[in-house]
Amino acid sequence: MNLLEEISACVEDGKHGRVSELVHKALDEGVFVREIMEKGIVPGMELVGRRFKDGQAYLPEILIAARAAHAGLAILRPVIVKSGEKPKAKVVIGTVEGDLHDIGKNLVRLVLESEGFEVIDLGVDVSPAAFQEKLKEEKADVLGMSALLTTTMVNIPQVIEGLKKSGLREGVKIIIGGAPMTDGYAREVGADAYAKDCFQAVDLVRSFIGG
Ligand code: B1M
Repeated sequence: MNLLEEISACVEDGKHGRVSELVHKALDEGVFVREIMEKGIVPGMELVGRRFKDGQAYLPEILIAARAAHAGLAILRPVIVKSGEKPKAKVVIGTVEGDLHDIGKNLVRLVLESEGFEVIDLGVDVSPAAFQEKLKEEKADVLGMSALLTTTMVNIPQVIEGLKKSGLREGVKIIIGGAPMTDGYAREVGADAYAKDCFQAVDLVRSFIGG
């Protein structure tokens, strides 16, 4: 097993201390942040998510794995921030109103940051008014909304309608993501795109700004 596979396995098993050690080691060996995310931390989270779906893992295992993923991300964040490049674009991101799921959203944030985008993370349970206010204040290029529940994804069109009414929709690209959503839903509610995972989200943001 190589170092990145070991990171993935330790995230999956929720070994947060070991994840920290291995992420430090990978950085010391010159492995790029994106590679650590793409081949280490994210697959580990996805594997445990898949096991949960198949009934082979329980919720505590997901939460323990998420803690291990966050331990790795906490080491990567200062490295990303230190790179000091001028941000390529500004992205406001959050989980929609009524929804407390943030593990996937946090991965999207981290991958975006690791690719040099400035991310303003509004957290979870974000109201349409809060999204609107922040977009206006920050003059962001992209809005990213995450929803994991079929009962909360319906709050997305509400945000988009609000932006239209206040004349802000034209100036911003909108990406939506989270398990219950699809390309078709993105079209239906007037978003610009649906991203199936954090890497597609980054590719979309890059394509929006012409990079
Ligand atoms: Co909840 N939950 N949960 N939960 N939970 C799901 C989503 C569920 C599918 C489980 C199930 O029943 N099978 C189900 C939803 C059913 C539905 O609506 N169809 C569910 C439910 C019902 C609930 C509660 C209602 C349970 C209850 O209380 N009765 C409750 C709701 C609370 C609320 O939000 N108001 C609830 C609570 C919770 C916890 C708090 C315990 C915890 C969340 C902890 C946290 O996030 N801090 C939790 C968890 C962990 C899950 C599961 C098990 C795992 C989600 C996860 O983190 N996956 C989930 C089952 C599942 O998905 N298998 C489940 C790992 C993560 C990396 O994947 O978030 O999909 P994901 O993110 C992916 C992509 O979707 C994408 O990129 C990521 C990977 O690269 N992506 C984006 C996500 N956001 C994006 C945004 C983008 C682009 C891509 O651009 C902006």
